[in-house]
Amino acid sequence: DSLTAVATAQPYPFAFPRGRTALVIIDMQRDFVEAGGFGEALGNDVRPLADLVPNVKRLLEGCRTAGIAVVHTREAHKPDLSDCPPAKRLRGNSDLRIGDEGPMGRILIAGEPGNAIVDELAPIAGEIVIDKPGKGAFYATGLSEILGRLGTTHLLFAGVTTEVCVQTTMREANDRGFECLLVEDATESYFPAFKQSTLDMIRAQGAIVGWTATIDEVLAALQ
Ligand code: TIU
Repeated sequence: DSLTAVATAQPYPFAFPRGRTALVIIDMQRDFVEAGGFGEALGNDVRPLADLVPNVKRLLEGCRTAGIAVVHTREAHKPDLSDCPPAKRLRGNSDLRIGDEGPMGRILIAGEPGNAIVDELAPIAGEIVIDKPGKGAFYATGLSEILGRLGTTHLLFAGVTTEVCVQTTMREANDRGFECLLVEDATESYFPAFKQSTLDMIRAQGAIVGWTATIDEVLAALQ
């Protein structure tokens, strides 16, 4: 019917009922995208992620126009770190760890300047914002219940980083019965090879985790 959109996608076309589909934008926060944040503290060059912002903006605006529900996530811990396992805090070989004071405030802490979603992609009224302590957005959050209340069955994924928080969330969603599509040019990694591998492994074996498509393919389906 006219309410179901069909996008050209890999490994085969992705049909999604508009009213039951949500765009999930993972962790487009200053911590990962700007210098002085968590991503750079881990030793990464953040420029490829900064370059992604206009692409995600185009997808976001297209989905808003089409009336698709929007969920934004942030990787965020409570100021007392009660939701940050020591194993997570101690990982990596950076001087600057989760909870430490950095140039944009305390690293990966809710409410700090660095934890904000970048201005270009700021949530608007009616959009859902999820603070998540893990890499996956379903772990220790209310996301399952929120999507259940909305009647959501299909998810479009964007954001960073492809093989860490995006892929983890997509696998969590797949196991929960959602039909999932990763938007190829609306996600980025600090490691180009990892991004490519993620796209390949998600859509392999007849979409074992889900589909992939470009922004143009998704937006064309919503025309
Ligand atoms: N380091 C890295 O690639 N990613 C993260 O730590 N979090 C997210 O992917 N959001």
